[in-house]
Amino acid sequence: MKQYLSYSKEVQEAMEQGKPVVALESTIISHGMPYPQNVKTAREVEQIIRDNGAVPATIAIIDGKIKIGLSDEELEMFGNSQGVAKASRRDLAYLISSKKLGATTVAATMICADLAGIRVFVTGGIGGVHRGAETTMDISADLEELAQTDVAVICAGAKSILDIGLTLEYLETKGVPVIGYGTDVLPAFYTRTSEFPLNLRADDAATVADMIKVKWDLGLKGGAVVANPIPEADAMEESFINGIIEEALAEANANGIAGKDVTPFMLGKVKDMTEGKSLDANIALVKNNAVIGAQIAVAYNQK
Ligand code: PSU
Ligand code: MN
Repeated sequence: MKQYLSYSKEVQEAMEQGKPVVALESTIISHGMPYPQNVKTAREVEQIIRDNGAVPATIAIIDGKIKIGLSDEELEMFGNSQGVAKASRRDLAYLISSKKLGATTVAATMICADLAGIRVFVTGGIGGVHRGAETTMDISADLEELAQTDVAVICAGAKSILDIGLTLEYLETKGVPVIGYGTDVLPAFYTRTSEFPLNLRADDAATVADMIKVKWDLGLKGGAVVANPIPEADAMEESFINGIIEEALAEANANGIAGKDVTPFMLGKVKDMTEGKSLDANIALVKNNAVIGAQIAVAYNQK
């Protein structure tokens, strides 16, 4: 298995020295945000993680290897190239064996982080049960991964392009803890709240670190979702963003968008329809998650 992993110098040294490492995904760079904001954000997020005492490891598939930690040039390539596949669990083996470029989703990043022994992963939003899934069966592989792979995912909750209620039901069925970070309700990505109460709450990084340690000590396989609300100043007005999401969903349906294209299509549409405001919110919440994720990684590393 080791033959498929390749570490950047920074990450390699961090691991040798037992420093806390935070995984980052690359689909958010290649398919979740436009260029050049994607590359700029990726670099800033990495720096925030360093500033908070951990080492960032952005993960991607390059030249037949799982790369744990990307160079500046590689970040640029993933942000500004058309030929990068969106890589989820099903795609990993093909992309590695055929030596193609793959930007890892939450699911694939969890798999790769787990292979590298990284337990904490920061992103913006996870995939979930899509609205209308009762007929389309569009349920993100991210949820199955959370059910089976031992990585904690710090995100800003589930956005209302998804069916938030069904996403929570699915995670409950699979036994995935969803921890509200300083909140009793699930944040809805662009907004700090939703109508969905959570059963678990943590108000600091140490509490999260304790909980995931006990979970894995007990042999309870699978990840955890740490749902960290977008900062107040960056949150969007709920009725505004939800109205736009409704319109974008109608357009996705009218255009027959399906499969792996749904989430990137929706993110791009919503960005255009909000004249970039949703992108600003997305960038702010990822940075906010990076602060908390680094703190959790530091706390977990001391266990
Ligand atoms: N949500 C975002 N930005 C993203 C994604 C989700 O706000 O970039 C990406 C993540 O990589 C996530 C993936 O794992 O979309 C989910 O895709 P799908 O719904 O096709 O599983
Ligand atoms: Mn899907």
